[in-house]
Amino acid sequence: MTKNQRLIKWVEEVVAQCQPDAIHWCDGSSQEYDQLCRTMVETGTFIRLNPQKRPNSFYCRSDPADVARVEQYTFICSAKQGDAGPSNNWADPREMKEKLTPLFAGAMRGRTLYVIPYSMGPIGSPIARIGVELSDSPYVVVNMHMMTRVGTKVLEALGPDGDFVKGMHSVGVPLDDSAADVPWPCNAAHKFICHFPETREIWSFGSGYGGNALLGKKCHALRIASVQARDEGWLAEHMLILKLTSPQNAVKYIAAAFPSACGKTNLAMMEPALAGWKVETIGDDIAWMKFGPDGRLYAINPEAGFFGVAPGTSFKSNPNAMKTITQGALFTNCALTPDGDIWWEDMSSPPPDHLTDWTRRPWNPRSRRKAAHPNARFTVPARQCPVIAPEWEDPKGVPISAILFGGRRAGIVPLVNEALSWRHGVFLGSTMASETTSAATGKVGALRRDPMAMLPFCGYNMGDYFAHWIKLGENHPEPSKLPRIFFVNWFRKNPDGRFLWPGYGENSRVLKWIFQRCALPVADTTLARQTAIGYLPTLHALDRTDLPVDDQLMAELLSIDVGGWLAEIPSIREHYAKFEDRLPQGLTKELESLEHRLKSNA
Ligand code: SAT
Ligand code: MN
Repeated sequence: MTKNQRLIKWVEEVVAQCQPDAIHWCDGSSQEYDQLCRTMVETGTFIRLNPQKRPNSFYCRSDPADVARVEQYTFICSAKQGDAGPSNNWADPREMKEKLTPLFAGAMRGRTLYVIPYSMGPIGSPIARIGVELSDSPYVVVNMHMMTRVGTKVLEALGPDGDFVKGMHSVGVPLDDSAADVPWPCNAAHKFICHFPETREIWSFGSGYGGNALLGKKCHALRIASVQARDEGWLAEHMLILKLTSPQNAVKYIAAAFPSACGKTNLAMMEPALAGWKVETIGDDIAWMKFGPDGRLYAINPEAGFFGVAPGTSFKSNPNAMKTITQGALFTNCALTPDGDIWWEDMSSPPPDHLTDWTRRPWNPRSRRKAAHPNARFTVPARQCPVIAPEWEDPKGVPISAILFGGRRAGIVPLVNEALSWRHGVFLGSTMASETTSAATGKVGALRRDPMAMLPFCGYNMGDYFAHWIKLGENHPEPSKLPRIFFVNWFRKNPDGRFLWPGYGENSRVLKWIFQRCALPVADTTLARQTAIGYLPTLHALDRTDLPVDDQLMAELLSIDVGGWLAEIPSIREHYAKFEDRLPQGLTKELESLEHRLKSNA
């Protein structure tokens, strides 16, 4: 399959170590995909969904203890602890390899080792990168087929001397002669998701789920790629990319960072409520961005599919996602209907009378538990999305006009706010906080700082990461070509706990304002007023045609809670203090200026 000696030698080493029964080099063909799905139906890992209801689609339930990313077992194993920084778990690379080597020894006995050559980004794009994942999980192969570009064409692009990221993955359950397999093998006692940024390696053990096991996604495209991006002067970010077209057919591309399960997929596929405006999708989770020769920042979506949160997805919240998954999709940890289709919370109302829930138990609307796991997922190729932008695979990427940061914040943070400058935008991103979701194991709903939505995904010291962001802006020869930076919050609530803003398609009203702002100088005051926290829309600047939001509510959505902001300052200071001398001074200055502006306004 390949003449790449580095790859051949590494596969031999891993085979000797993990002792699989068989080796399968993935060619990426649809026959391979179909064969693996058939085999998983036979072994009980997959259920084929009713072909009349959902053609070519499969249903899968994980082990109940293997449902999300495991941040507590995720490590950045850089040579120096200071290079992993305070926001990552760190382990010495040699010690971690010594600890994991016995776990990987014989770990694939009784299983097939799949060699999965993949490209993150369109093959041949100057921004794309190649990785190879060695995994003993056919579930991983099927997902990687949809989420990345896999197979022979990648090996051709790699060539005999090409470089690649090495990812080794085992579910950690060897099958000895007598042992029968289970539908979802995983290792309850040992889970490790380890990154070796200096040698561009990933070792993942014990979990078969999503971001723990599909190594092209968070492990490669964010944690390893963020280190490469720092070294080479570009950005690897946890951002969706959308194309926004105005009624006059003017186009702008927007990238937006929100933490996992905060609505990136919904925004990327939105049906605008505003007549004449169009949103098309480039990506829903990750953006790789490089400055082009013209000085603009160009983004590609390194992925080829969507691994979206299922619960909450409906024809109301995201009709285009619903249309994307009508066929050829994989559903993990959703509920199963008696007629062989899938269901999850809020997909339809009222819920079906009878279901089999994700834990394989009978369920009815009176059951006091959720039918689908809150982090249940669909996997589907991006090309099936009815609003995928025609240029979504353009190898040169799309020029970004605006970068949005946002999270789930019940209080304080207004609907939309434009940064005063690039550095102030970096400040806003670096102080981002959001309520935790079920995309990672642990408490849900706790407010935590999640800078640029990269807290679980930055492969190096976040202080250095902030400095990298600031430097990219400050070194730019033509600052007017930099994307403008905005902060948004769809989740502000009133004192009774109700959302103030209707969200979803109505967010197009905010996108329209952002679009208009990008065409005006930052200091322009026709649509915005300068405040202590940034440029906010004036009361009538947001298009409210046919929207039952009166002036009073609008004012509340755009209000600046000076007391609330002042109360945030010590918590930001505490957050910054963790980065010690790695925190760029520019951010300390931004914090001081914010405090000064708030106090002189108050
Ligand atoms: O990391 S996953 O791919 O499982 C999903 C997410 O957290 O964004
Ligand atoms: Mn994500």
